[in-house]
This record gives sequence, C-alpha cells and structure tokens, in this order.
Amino acid sequence: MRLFVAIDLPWDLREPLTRLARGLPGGRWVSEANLHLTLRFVGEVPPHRAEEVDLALATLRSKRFALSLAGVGTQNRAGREVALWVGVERNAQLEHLQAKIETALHRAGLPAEKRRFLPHVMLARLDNTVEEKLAAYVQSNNLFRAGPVVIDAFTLFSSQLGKEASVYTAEVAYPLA
Ligand code: 3AM
Repeated sequence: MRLFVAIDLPWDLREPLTRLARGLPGGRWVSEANLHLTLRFVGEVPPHRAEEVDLALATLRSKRFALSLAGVGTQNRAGREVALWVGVERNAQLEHLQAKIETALHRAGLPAEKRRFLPHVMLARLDNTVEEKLAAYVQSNNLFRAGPVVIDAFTLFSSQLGKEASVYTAEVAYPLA
C-alpha cells in the first residue's frame, strides 16, 4: 500500500479552493475530491507495516485547531515551475500535530523525514505554463484567503497512482480532542 497522512479538507475550505481552479492554461488542476494538506508522506509499505502505522496514529493524542489558507505560490524544480499551491497561515498547532505524527511514525519504525514541513495544499501540476500567465495568475490570486475552519481529525490515505491522476482513499480518520 502507498500511504500518506493528511488533513481531509472540510467543505468550507475545499469549496473556495475549487474557485481558484481556472484561468491558467497548462494547469492540471487537482480534482475537488483529491484536495488535501499532506502532514507526512509514508510511501509504499507492506500490510504489517501499514497496521503499525495505523496503531501509532490511533494512539496519538492531539487537540483540534483552526486552520486558515492564505496566498498562492509555485514550486520550482530545476529552473522550471512545476506546481501551484495554496499556502497555510502560520499555525503552531498544525506544526505541533505534524511533529507528533512524525515522532509516532518514527517510533513505529519508519525512517525519519529529512525534509522540512512546508504546509500547503497542492492545486495544480504545471505543464508548459507560459511564464507571464503564471505570474499574472499568482498576482491576481495572492490575496486568496479561506477559513478559519476547525480541523477535528486527521486521516490516513492510500494512494493509487494513475496515468492522469492518482486516486486517494481515506482509510482511517483519527479524531482530535
Ligand atoms: O500534498 P502534496 O500533493 O504536495 O507529492 C505527493 C503529495 O504531496 C507527496 O505525498 C503527497 C500525497 O501523494 N509525495 C509523493 N511521493 C513522495 C515522496 N517520495 C511524496 N513526498 C515525499 N516523498
């Protein structure tokens, strides 16, 4: 199973995001159903490891918190803009939850994640986007803001890689106190 831990975005955040999904030729928009905020990528694991991951997440205790999304930005790889994301307003509680998940999964035997946590919601992958169009899109949507919305759970997703888009399935939701 290919797994990742994420926040399954509530409708009040998802709906405004869908309104951003236009006005950029060459953008392959993430479908509404697939919009999420990744907390920890787990990757391909055998069934016994998936059970350990589930157990580790189920015993984790953390509090619910308010989440706001703000601004848009791009991901650059090797000098090319490859993705468009929506940012997250600075959120100590979100970072705390992410750190707890990281610790729990490390204890459950997963190798430590070396990359810094940069919370975002991926909006689109970019293929051959015209630079000026992308700059104009970012400029005109930079004041985007959604929330605050209370987040009362986090979710373990499985991901099936597809040719066009991956299919994400919410396997287990873990409530926050
Ligand atoms: O939340 P986003 O869409 O940025 O890019 C993948 C996606 O992130 C990321 O995990 C999320 C759910 O698929 N991902 C995929 N492969 C990865 C890897 N090898 C990865 N993150 C880290 N390492």
